[in-house]
Amino acid sequence: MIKLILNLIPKTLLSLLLCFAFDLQSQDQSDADSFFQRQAPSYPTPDDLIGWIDSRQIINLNGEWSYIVDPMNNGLPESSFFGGFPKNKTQTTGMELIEYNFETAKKIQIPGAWNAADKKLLFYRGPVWLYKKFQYTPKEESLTHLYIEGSNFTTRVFINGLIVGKFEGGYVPFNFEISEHLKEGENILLVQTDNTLNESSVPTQKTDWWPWGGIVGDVYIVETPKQFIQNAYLQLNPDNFTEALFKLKMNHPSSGHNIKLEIPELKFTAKYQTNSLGVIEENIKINPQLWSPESPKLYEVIISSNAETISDVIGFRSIQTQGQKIFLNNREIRFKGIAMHSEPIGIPGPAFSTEHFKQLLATAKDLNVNFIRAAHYPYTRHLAKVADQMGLMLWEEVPVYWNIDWDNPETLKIAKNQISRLVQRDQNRSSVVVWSVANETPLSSSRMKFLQSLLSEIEINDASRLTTAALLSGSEEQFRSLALVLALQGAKSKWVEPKEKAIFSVILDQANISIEDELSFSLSIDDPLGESIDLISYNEYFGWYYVTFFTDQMMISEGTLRRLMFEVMPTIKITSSFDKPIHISEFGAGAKYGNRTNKIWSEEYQAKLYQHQLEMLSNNSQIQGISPWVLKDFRAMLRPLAGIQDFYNRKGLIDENGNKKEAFKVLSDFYANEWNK
Ligand code: GCB
Repeated sequence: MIKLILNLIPKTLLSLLLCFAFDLQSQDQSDADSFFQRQAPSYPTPDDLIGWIDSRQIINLNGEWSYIVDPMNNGLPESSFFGGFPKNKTQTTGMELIEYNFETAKKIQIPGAWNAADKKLLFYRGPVWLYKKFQYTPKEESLTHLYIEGSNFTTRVFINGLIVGKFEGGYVPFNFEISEHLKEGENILLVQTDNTLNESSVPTQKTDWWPWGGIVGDVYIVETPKQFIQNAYLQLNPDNFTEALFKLKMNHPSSGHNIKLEIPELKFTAKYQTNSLGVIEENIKINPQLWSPESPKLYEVIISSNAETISDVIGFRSIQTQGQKIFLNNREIRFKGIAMHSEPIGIPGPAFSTEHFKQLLATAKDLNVNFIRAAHYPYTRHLAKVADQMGLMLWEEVPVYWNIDWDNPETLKIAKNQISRLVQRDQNRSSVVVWSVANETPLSSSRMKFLQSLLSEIEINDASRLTTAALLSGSEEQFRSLALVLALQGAKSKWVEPKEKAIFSVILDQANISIEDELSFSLSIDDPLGESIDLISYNEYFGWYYVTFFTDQMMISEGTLRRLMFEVMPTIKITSSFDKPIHISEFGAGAKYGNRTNKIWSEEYQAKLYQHQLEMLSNNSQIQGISPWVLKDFRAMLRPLAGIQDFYNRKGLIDENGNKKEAFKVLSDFYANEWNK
């Protein structure tokens, strides 16, 4: 039909009409533009991150927004016949043809993921548009910025029909200066969020957690003076507890800004001037009471320039390793931890608020933990603020997960952006003691280069905390020797049936091992990345996945192997070729709350696995921290087993509604007793 009409119109008139229809006269369009495809406009990238956000002049845009699902990406200016959704054409006379209308579209609460809010979108991966109207009065003397605390995973922002920019990566905060986009009175903010991931994104499309899409953190309009304090850093000197490093950066590299730093409770006041780079770097003399899990002391810190005052609440502590030990404030400490995902208890979707994290961390505290691994991506800033107050140490991480596109410079750019924004946001949180750059990444030289570059990014921003990555380790040869240990245990055992005993004997004969021999399994964590990180972290699944490696090869039933594995676990040796502390960043087993069958997926099996794991781990002196997997059952597309998983990973110690499984008590008793000595 369209073709017919087009043929009837003279060519010159047609091009005139098209220009008109697409409002192209004023735009610079190349020959590539056609009725069906227009050249993508360029989208600016975000500005440097604005720190100390909670003390800035803000207008809060959280609350009710409208949304439209756009699976074919028809709303983008570059792919739409009619100029795209940012034009926000509205009905005035009733004669306008519009096929979208944000005013009458469905509503959603922001922050919040649309695939949590709308059941039909649970498995959806694609673009969704989010729309918010707000009143604004521009101020001559100010700059206005849009701050989004987290948006997954590719975000395009438009204000009043104009392009603001694009951010790729998700999970971390970003801001754009929008002074020129705003007008007096009503303004329209339109955000396209696309939760599609691919082989070059970070993470890639395959993750064992839900790709929550949409704006998953606070949205603020932020007003600053034209010359404003971009960010400031204040951290204790780990070698001298009466000294702290103070760093400050203005948004412009200009000298002579007068800056006052105050810590009223310590009666500390000092005045500085920025250098020609707009920077201050000073060691200050203070004598604070140190922050620790037992006594999470925080101080109000106020920074003022001639044009503004910002403030935060900061704790002072040191975190270091020496040989195979970890020291907090020069006192030896073990990380008694639990790993978690950012999903609140009893509410579907991502966690984002102070309340969500208070509830999660209070439940974690019932386990007698002093440490949380916030896997596998940055959560909103409220997590570390709550942890600061509750006295919990934190491991924060970026989603460099499994295999990613190590050689792709765009992929590296995304990951660097994630780590540096995370560090710049949480650099003053005393709770944060570990930065993690990756989880279970297979060895290769390009992976090594990639991760080194993320570690350098941390070093530039904050050299005061421990660095790590959850490693994969153990060669095939090492794991073959585990099979022999199991075979020997089976051959010696009284309860193994004769048929399986015979198989074990054959396996041992072939390996020249006699039934009188003593064998134990040793695992050495020797990933070369260990050289560059402070904490040798390792995920292991003895008693859960590892058994399944051997059943087919050995032709032994899984039940027999699981029982034997439990028997040998206390003798397993875990070491590292690096003289550094080992942290077992994951172990665990799936259990459906209420399943009391004593079999796999039961609470009993999970509890037994915890008992054997904890016995094994406490027999290994290089292990100075653990964070079992995981606090709470979480949504996972990789977990379809009906009646048990139903798209939840069931390794939680509580289920999604907060019900405690039997293993919860096993771990809390261990931390209260064994690891309290
Ligand atoms: C792992 C991953 C974690 C998974 C977990 C599991 O090793 O690091 O993301 O969720 O195992 O449950 O299999």
